[in-house]
Amino acid sequence: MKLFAIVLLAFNAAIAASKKVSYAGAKAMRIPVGNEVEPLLDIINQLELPTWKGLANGVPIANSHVDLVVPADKVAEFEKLTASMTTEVMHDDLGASIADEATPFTYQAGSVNETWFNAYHSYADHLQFLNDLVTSFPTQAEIVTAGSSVGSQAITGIHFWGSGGKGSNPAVVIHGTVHAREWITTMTTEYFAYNLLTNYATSTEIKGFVDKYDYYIFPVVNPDGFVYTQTTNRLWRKNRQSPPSGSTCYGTDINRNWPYQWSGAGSSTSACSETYRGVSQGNTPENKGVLAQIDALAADKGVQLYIDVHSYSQLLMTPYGYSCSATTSNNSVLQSLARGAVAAIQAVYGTVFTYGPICSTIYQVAGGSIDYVQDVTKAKHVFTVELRDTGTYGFVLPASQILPSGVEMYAGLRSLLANMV
Ligand code: 0X9
Ligand code: ZN
Repeated sequence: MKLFAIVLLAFNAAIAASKKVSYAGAKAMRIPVGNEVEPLLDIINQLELPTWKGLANGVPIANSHVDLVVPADKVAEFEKLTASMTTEVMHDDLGASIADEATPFTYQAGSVNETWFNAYHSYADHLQFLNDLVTSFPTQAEIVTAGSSVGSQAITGIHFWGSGGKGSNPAVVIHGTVHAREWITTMTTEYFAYNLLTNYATSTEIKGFVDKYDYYIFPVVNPDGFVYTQTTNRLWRKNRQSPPSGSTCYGTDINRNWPYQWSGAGSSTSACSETYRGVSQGNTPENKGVLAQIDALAADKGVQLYIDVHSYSQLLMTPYGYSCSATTSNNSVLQSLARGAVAAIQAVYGTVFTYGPICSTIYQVAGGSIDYVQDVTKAKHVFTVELRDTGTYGFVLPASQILPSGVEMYAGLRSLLANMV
């Protein structure tokens, strides 16, 4: 009997693992919100709609808008309930948009070139690409790891340096794909590494940047979640931590789990929430790994710049998230660097980014990365960015925007590198 139960459990787990969430006929919608947030909140709760943007502490933000997903079997009911509201369609058929997003591309190991940025890729190919980049610049780059994920995958990044030699300068640390579904962040952070390394020999400006700092770029901080977006649910956000006792919901939000100002408003105690803070502060292995790594760099040569890269909304933000009244001691420096960076981004293709402290720019966030890195790690300059777009495509951004995102964001990074002291 016992054995039978175990076999049955394993069988169910295998089925669950192989079943991909279908978004065929599902819609992504934007709903403008005025002063009254209750009517929309009721609809979200009644239909249990997954949300993308525009909620704070589980409630729609007044005088803003909510982006959400309407599963195919709830479209009719949703249309009835929102008949008197204004709604905009982001994706009329999310399944079709996700299919379009998967531009056919075969990566030939060893072929590092710009065509990489024409498509999204599997996790295995991302690891191969980083390895190939290191192989192309063997005297100035290496693969680094920062602990491992819940599922025991190494959190893998690329470390590169210039003429001073390995480890001789303050660090620039960049994190991508903390949130699994934010695929543009994987590609954009890889573009930074690609651009700085491949132009080192020919651009005196880039040589200057790379000679000045040691770069640690982690395109995928959440490998389990990222793999899960490709095998099972394209719109997964959190890590893949097992449900805490009493719940059946998986996953902790790594960006609510940092052990500083943890558990305040702007994070959730519910394991089923997309902003679940975790059982205890800093308990996610992903957080433990990247935290230990950045703190070690801070204790060594110092961290000159940290950027946590997210999507979407086109925002360049500074600490703090936990409080709207607390101000960093270097706030005026950060705001003036941010102002310069958004101007540089806009100068490339006209893409407009807004900047300012997290709490006053979007919403309160407790246990977020940059508050920790600002106050505990004490990195010199700390930002978090939300890449393209502002809601036309949201998380399911066409592959044709990967390269433009990389190019414009590099212009922003360049502005920071040129102006930081
Ligand atoms: O809510 C978040 O975690 C971020 N937005 S997202 O839609 N990408 O999830 C913004 C939070 C601010 N960032 C940090 N505190 N690092
Ligand atoms: Zn995010």
